[in-house]
Amino acid sequence: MKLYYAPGTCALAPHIALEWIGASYEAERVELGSEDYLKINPLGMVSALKDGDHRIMTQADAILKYIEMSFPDADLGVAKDPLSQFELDEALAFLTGDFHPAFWPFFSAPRFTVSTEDSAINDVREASFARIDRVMTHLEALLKDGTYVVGGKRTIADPYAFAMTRWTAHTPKPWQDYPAVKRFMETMLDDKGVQNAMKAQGLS
Ligand SMILES: N[C@@H](CCC(=O)N[C@@H](CS)C(=O)NCC(=O)O)C(=O)O
Repeated sequence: MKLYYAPGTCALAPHIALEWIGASYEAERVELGSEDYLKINPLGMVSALKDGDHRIMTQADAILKYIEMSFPDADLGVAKDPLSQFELDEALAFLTGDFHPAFWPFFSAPRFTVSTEDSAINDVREASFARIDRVMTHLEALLKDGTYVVGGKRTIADPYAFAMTRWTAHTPKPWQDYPAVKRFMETMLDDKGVQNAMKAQGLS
């Protein structure tokens, strides 16, 4: 398998999952939106995964599920009953549909205003903080009683939450300000697979 990534993006999540399954893989750094990368993923975004001859796979949550289901022995999922699957899918949908988009106005503020004035762009960025706090507060609640995002065990939801929670370091209320999230992040930072993926992406 080959993962296409840009450092510190949500592609850190499948990168960690690939470390956790213990199979051999490649990770190739790409330039988001570049001509070369658009030929691989027409959306120009990461994450993207190539597995053998299969077409390029995109969307972090789908890629994470693919990795989880392809390597059942790594046990990165939950029990196969409907309620347990719902819990995992609900968490992945929250991370994809609520958590990740909360950061778009922060990282890509010019896309959210027709103005080119610095003040307008700063306003967009500042407006994102309330939304980011809202999703972080929800994550805090998910982590309140344990170390993992779902089901009291390590799953693919953990690296996904970890990769994006790191981004709060650039906001006025970083992850250290949320006690349960802080505990989670510190546990993840102690993990060898997390450390390997971060090192490979040049992150500290
Ligand atoms: N729904 C996509 C979102 C991917 C996404 O927004 N990735 C960001 C990095 S975290 C990106 O590639 N941004 C480049 C851009 O917005 O042009 C997924 O889950 O893979």
